Amino acid sequence: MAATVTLDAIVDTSRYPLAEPGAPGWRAAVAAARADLAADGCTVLREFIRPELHALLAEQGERMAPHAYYCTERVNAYNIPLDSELPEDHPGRIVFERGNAFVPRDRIPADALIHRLYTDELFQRFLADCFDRDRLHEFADPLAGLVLNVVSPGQSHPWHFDTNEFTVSMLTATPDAGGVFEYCPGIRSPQAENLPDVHAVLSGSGEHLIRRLVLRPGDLQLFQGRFSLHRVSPVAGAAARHTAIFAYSDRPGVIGTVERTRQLFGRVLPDHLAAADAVRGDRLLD
Ligand SMILES: O=C(O)CCC(=O)C(=O)O
Ligand SMILES: [Fe+2]
Repeated sequence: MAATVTLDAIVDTSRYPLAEPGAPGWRAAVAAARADLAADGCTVLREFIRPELHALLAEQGERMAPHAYYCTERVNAYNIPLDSELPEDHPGRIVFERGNAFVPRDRIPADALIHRLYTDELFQRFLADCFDRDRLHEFADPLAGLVLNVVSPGQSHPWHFDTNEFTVSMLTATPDAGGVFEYCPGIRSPQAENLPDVHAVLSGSGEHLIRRLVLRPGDLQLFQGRFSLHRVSPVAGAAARHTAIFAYSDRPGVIGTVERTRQLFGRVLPDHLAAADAVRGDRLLD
């Protein structure tokens, strides 16, 4: 059904004229996004998806959600090994439980609205312009390129920095309570980790550094998560929180490591093994 839906029918093109690169409306939308990103590393393109498709967006998410891979992981904000040698008071020593689960790309139907958007060249071109890049590349990774992030009641996606410099996401289902996206704009930079402030946030005394976003289904969020510490607060009530995460890179051919893929999705595919072989030249244990 959705495969026949045109981009114009999915996106509110009166506000976000994706089919008219460089036209005044396009330039205005890009300028607004760039200004927000420069100011605090985040912008929300409100009602990006037409309201009449919000029910379909939620319904498609509900159908995928049972395919999410659950495995509670003990993590720190830097996603580095918990036995890394760090000074006593380093924020990387603070450990959280990551209880969110991902539906991988190969469980997302090609005609789902989020898949339709992820692969759309005009969508990609618009995003690239917002991030001031020449172009963006879809991940070559058959699982991690597009995922649905499911945070179930009682779970959270704890404080962390992303590995990617930028992230594009869209809420598709709202929880009854909690599940708020919280972030600390530019708390670190390529030059400075700013460990004292990161420590304050992780240990609960950094309230003054935290901003909260009210997101509605169909809003598109562009975020520079490598420099802004962020989390999804614990979800309460009966309903899960769902977000589509669209992963792009400056480089073509990005594919996850075997270890990380197994952690996130509970399995690996031949593409992951082939990529590892290409790097290592063999498949020995060490
Ligand atoms: O689900 C969200 O809104 C945030 C997800 C996130 O931070 C991530 O996957 O790195
Ligand atoms: Fe993140």
